[in-house]
Amino acid sequence: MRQEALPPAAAIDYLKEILREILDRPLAGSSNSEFFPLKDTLNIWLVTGVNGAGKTTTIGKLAHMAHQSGYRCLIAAADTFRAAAVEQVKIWAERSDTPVISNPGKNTDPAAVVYDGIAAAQARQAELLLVDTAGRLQNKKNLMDELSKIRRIIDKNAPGAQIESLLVLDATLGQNGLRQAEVFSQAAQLSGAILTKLDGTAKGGVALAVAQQLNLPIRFIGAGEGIEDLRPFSSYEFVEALLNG
Ligand SMILES: Nc1nc2c(ncn2[C@@H]2O[C@H](COP(=O)(O)OP(=O)(O)OP(=O)(O)O)[C@@H](O)[C@H]2O)c(=O)[nH]1
Ligand SMILES: [Mg+2]
Repeated sequence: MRQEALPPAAAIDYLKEILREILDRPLAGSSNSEFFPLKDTLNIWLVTGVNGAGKTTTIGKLAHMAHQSGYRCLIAAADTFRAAAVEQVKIWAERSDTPVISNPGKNTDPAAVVYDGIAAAQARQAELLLVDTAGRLQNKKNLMDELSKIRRIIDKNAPGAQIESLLVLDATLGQNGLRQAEVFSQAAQLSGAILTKLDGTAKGGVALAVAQQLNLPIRFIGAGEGIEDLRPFSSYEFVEALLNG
């Protein structure tokens, strides 16, 4: 632009192309660029993130989407930290008739719930097991270790499953999200991110940093508190909204 090598409109188009390329690069060589669970296979989606990012809400929306698309879906309520967490995820699950695996005890080991969830999913031939986890700050080592343990349980007990480890990122937190993503990436072996709260003023620029620096694809965006307010991520739509909005 400075060299006036291109007229302004063409320069904007070129910039959009560069941004789309950054967002799509983590998908290079992957067959699953349209993100959906594989049919007739157990898919396990581990959903993680800091407190209040929108994990449980997103799980409710994903269960709804899966139900509507004809998948046999199950939720493991592995947020055993907050008393009301299991109730919250059950209310969401009821809306899409999705069974919830939980442990009625107090402060139980979340990895044990995940273990039970995998066993139930295998017994019922479920195709998608959504794992809700407790919110945790990335600087709390014991909680991040607990997350690593959950991940190990999944790897060990569901060796044939298609595993996705998804970080839920609150778009309003800006570049703080990048540091979170780095730490979660190590603990949970992240394979993608979900950006929430894009219905507010946040534009979600952190998506670019997450894609570029951590090589993680953005898989869904949340744009509201309702059950339908989740959409598959499109780099085209995202960049248009980023630069035109
Ligand atoms: N506006 C808006 N609000 C959202 C979105 N996703 C989640 N929320 C709201 O964010 C708040 C926290 O959502 P939860 O789903 O409970 O978040 P969480 O990550 O499960 O929280 P913890 O389990 O406490 O760590 C709730 O008030 C949700 O309604 C979104 O896409 N847009
Ligand atoms: Mg939650």
